[in-house]
Amino acid sequence: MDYNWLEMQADMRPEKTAVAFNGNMLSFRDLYGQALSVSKKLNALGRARIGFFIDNTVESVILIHAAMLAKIEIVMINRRLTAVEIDRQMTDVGVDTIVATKKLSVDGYRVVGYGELIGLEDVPGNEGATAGEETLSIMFTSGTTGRAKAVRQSYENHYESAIGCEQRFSYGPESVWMNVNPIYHISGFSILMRSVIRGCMMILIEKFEPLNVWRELEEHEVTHVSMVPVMLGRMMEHEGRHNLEGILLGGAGVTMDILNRALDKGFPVYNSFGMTETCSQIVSISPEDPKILKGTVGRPLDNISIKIDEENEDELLVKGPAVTTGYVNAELSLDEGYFRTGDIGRIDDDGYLYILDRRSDLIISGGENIYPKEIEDAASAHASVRKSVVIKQKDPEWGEVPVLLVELEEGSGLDRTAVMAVLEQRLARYKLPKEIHETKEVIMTSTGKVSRVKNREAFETKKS
Ligand code: S0N
Ligand code: MG
Ligand code: MG
Ligand code: MG
Repeated sequence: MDYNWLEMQADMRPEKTAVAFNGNMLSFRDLYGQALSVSKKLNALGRARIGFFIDNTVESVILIHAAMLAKIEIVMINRRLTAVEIDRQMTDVGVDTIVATKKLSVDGYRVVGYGELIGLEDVPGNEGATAGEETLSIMFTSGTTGRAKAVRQSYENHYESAIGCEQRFSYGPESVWMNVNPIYHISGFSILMRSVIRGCMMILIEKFEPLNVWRELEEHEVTHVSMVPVMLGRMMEHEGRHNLEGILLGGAGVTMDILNRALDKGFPVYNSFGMTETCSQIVSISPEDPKILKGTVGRPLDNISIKIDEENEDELLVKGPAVTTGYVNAELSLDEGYFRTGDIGRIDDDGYLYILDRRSDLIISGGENIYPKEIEDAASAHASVRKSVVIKQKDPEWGEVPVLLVELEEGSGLDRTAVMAVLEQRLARYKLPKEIHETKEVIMTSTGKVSRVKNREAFETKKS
């Protein structure tokens, strides 16, 4: 198996547009040419693993392909993170060099801008073939402990994910796939992979703005697009013409209201469920399938097996060649080759999966994952905070949002602005609690842990 997909496409369809971005087109041949030249600049950095602080721009696409050609592992950095969070993640995976397409400053790191990178001397690199199990990308996913886990995604993981998706979602070289998801998430990155593995054109969108998305959908006769539910909801606030054959919906649970309205409007929504650890969706359901309105996220892709561990609170287990080869900084929980997702599910007699609850405490706000522990740890840095607990609250805009309850030290009053200031220094803005309330006492379990269930119940009783 040849994992040099870009070179293959540059041979097979050199003139074809690989990426359209802000009205500019880059062919597969030109993308390959530029990536090859940038790969020699990346070699000059002298690192086998580099942090990428990149946005949805054509430079970022070139950088990703350049890193693959140079066989340098890419560590994706969520652009919304604070310097404190970035430092913690990079330390965890032993990265000291970051390539950035936007301004970034993190103390103690070599941060190289795109312009500076291009000016470096050429250094020849590692020319040999790539093995499927080699790590292509590393992406962080938040963990229950508050410490993000670094997920390895191998060349084979990405390839198999693209194939599994193709069989269900039927795209091919003639498809035009729009990418509105951040490419530092697997939702966006996987589109880049699919486009080069199958040779389809990718329409890259820098920032999600519904009107612009509508315009580009029409102009490029886009056939496929991925979205999180918030995006789909925002798209429906406007009208437009499109040629869409499929909208791959994932990243967060969708409400029946949004799904119903979208299907009523004739949007070809495929609901799905996937994770960073599975290199994007593992199950999906087509808009024609009547079960789509029954709350299921669909049936497993052809190369994926799923099962429910009834002895373990109905935990969802997944197996297949797209499942991560492991974390860099944690043990992967496997059971006879099946990956333990930590999510709770049910599979019906026809093999359709229903997600009943996400990993214990996970809050998903607009497709971004937030773990309560991260916020609680950050809040504890404020002198007046004795204990705190974060609970999730339904939200009409973001789906779910965090709410912070604090137990104060003797004699102090709640200064929301001061607590928020402490959080802002430490946390990405999407993680900031939407409300902060005082509680007399944070309720603990008999084993001395914060009981999120009991605190949530107490909070809701008090509110109603
Ligand atoms: C929805 C998005 C686009 C909203 O961002 P927007 O409107 O661009 O925000 P800004 O203008 O930057 O900021 C405005 C204010 O809003 C705050 N904010 C932004 N995002 C959030 C958020 N998510 N939650 C809460 N607040 C948010 C900003 O902080 C700012 O506020 P202030 O002024 O106070 O700073 C954006 O959130 C977005 O892009 N979301 C999607 C991210 C995503 O793609 N997630 C998916 C991750 N999961 C996976 O990749 C696995 C599943 C998967 O593979 C998949 C998922 C979806 C589709 C397909 C697949 C697949 O299987 O391939
Ligand atoms: Mg290598
Ligand atoms: Mg906006
Ligand atoms: Mg304190």
